[in-house]
Amino acid sequence: LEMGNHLRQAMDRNELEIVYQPQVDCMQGKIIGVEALLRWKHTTKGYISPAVFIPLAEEMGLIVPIGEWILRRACSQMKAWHHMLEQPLAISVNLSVRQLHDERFVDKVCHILEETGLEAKYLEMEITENVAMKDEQLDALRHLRHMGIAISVDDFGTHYSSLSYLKRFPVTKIKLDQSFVRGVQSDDKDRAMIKAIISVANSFQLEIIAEGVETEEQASFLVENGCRQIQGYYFFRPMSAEQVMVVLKQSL
Ligand code: G
Ligand code: G
Ligand code: NA
Repeated sequence: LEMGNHLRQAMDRNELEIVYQPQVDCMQGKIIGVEALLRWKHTTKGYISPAVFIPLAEEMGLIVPIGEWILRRACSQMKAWHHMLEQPLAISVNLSVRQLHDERFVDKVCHILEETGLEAKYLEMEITENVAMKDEQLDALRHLRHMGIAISVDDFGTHYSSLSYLKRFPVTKIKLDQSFVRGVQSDDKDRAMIKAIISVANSFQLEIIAEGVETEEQASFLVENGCRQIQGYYFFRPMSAEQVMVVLKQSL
């Protein structure tokens, strides 16, 4: 409860930060996008993982203002990067299903795009497979998709309803979960799972990106099997906006 109160003040105290992890297309050999990841630098407890405070933020109803804050910041940052790039990149932002419960969410997103000047096609929203999504939230998601925003399924394959999800949801991209990638060298079943998920993406004509790629062997296996988009420590760790600038300038 105490941490919850601190979280409430964290935004005002500027304790929330965003780090950005570049995503690479191995065939083109270049950065195609970045994922925005939230960080909380607590004044006394130090760094707190979003895995800990996002569920708390959801419980306390703080995910709506926090989600709006990160969306505005990330879009504005990407627009700034676009000014110095020949080929614009996409920014992907994690969405909590709770944010879709907010009936004004779609309007807020429209407003943020207008305000920052970022074109909708350069915004991607990552959403975790969720069986509990109702028609209202699905409608909001469809609305966002119609605006031109890309929708990706995060942690794909780790929850139950993967395939029916793809039928019901306006999805454009699958994010292959890092738990499967981890087993590339050691586990036949993980390799089989990866091939199966890539095949699903192809069948549904969806893009696919692998998460948590840490080694050359993992990257090679993925590329050989048709997953060319890679996110992970092997190429880039999540980094500050300043560091992203340096990396982007080097790759121009
Ligand atoms: O980067 P990291 O390992 O710390 O992320 C841990 C988890 O927190 C991931 O599942 C990630 O999707 C989630 N996460 C990171 N940033 C955000 C955010 O801005 N909003 C939401 N809802 N989840 C986030
Ligand atoms: O659930 P989600 O996919 O959003 O989580 C992404 C999380 O994975 C973030 O916490 C990010 O910091 C972390 N991450 C990104 N790349 C790697 C990697 O190569 N290895 C590991 N172990 N974690 C990674
Ligand atoms: Na994510």
